[in-house]
Amino acid sequence: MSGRAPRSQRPAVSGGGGRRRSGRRFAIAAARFHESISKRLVDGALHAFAAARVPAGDIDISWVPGSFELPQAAAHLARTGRYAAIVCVGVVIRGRTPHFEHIAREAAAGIAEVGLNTGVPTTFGVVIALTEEQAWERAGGVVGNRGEEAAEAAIEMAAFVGALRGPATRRRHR
Ligand code: DLZ
Repeated sequence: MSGRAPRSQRPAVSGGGGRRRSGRRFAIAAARFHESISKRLVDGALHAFAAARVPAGDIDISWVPGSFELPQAAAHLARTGRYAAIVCVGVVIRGRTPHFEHIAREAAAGIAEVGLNTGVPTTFGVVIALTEEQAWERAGGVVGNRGEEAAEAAIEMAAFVGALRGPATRRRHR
């Protein structure tokens, strides 16, 4: 897909002995609205974690009613201090009123705000589509899987933050 860094340029999850392990926990917050499509996004995210050798036991999945609740879920998860990054997935499809625009906007802004305010990276795997068909295309269809992409971004951001918090950085700030 265009606009994404080639895989070779993305930092690998660190680990020893040739076996890549994250050594970190990740959370997935998933919105149940349009659940069958959301489940595909969760599957995509789990696939990305598996590809990065993050053990399944290091990933917690929390379901919330809709995308509007994703920022709240992400905030609660971030505050536990347990997670290296939080992947938010959901599906917002245009209805007959502008309601969906508000949900989509609040979800996007809220998820970003949680990342900025808590320092725990939050990533955006919310499909915003005009039709159900468009949503399926972005949940493992011809356009890709936004959940998978969001998990890859979470792994990369966790590595980024982890590198900044490494021993050299801590020494400098003593
Ligand atoms: C109410 C609503 C509507 C109309 N559409 C969606 C949607 O397309 N995607 C989604 O994730 N959630 C939707 N919701 C539910 C809201 O996100 C929220 O759960 C409710 O307004 C309760 O706060």
